[in-house]
Amino acid sequence: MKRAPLTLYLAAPRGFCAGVDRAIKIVELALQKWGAPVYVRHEIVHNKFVVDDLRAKGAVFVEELEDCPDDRPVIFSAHGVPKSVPAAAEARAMIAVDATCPLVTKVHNEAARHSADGLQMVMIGHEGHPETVGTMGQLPEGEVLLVETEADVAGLRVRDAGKLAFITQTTLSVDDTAGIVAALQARFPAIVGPHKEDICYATTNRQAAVKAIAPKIDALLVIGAPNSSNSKRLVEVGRAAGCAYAQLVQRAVDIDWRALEGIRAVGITAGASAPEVLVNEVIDAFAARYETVVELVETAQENVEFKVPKVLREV
Ligand code: 10G
Ligand code: SF4
Repeated sequence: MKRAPLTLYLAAPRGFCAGVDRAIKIVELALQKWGAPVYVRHEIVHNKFVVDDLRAKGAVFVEELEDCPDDRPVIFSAHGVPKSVPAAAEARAMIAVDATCPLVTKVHNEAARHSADGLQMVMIGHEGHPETVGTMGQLPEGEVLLVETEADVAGLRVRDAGKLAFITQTTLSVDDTAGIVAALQARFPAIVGPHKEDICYATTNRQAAVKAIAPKIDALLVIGAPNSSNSKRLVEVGRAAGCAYAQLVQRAVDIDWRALEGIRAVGITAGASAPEVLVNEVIDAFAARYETVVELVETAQENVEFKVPKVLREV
């Protein structure tokens, strides 16, 4: 039977960012240096495929530092940790390696600097997300007020409207965040902030690529995990840009082929924690069912690279 034609628009940039690349490398190098098991507090990045692969190599994933023995190395995930976590590791004389992305650390430092200047912090982020928990945990409890939506801004009760600064999670929707920042600035004209927000280059670029393919496609598939914030934002950005069918899939097996019946053009992207093998798996699954043509839609080139911590550089 003749297969239907289908164009796959492949977003670029997509997939691993420099912070994810570095974090995975840190776990691999730690395993080489110290042997298994190496403990990792929280999923090193939010992707089951990545986690399973590292687990098979000897990494043990736990949610809390208390679940790690004193005598094995522990790695903190790319999302960052509250200050209390490295402090507790130090108190137990553990070997701890911080895989927090340097761009998240930059936000931690911003918060600390503003607080030292006597400003109260407002964080734009998602409650309970490990990055938000880690960033808010740079300052004493209650020092950082969290807002998730524009509506939350109206309900903020601040110490002194003239002494405020804001920071953001790095993986937010650029457009939604702009709205929240505008609401903050409207209510607190003196609020201090970063130039625009703290959303990182990788998040910004992946969202821009989705916006560029949205007008060309009938459906968008975002390869990423259900707990991956930046991947979920890509789905939302796709929908907001006019793509009515935008879905998160972890791998090819998750594709709902029935929902795609009759389509002619599909957009494919991947969250910052999704490995390229899974993108290829999805492309192959389409190629097995359709007469596919792949077109790359490149809206930016990335050449960011982060060094691993000193302790692992000689490995
Ligand atoms: O998008 P989130 O923050 O949920 O994380 P991820 O592991 O899916 O992707 C990499 C992004 C980070 C490590 C947060 S800066
Ligand atoms: Fe770093 Fe951005 Fe990647 Fe987060 S999404 S790990 S901030 S580069």
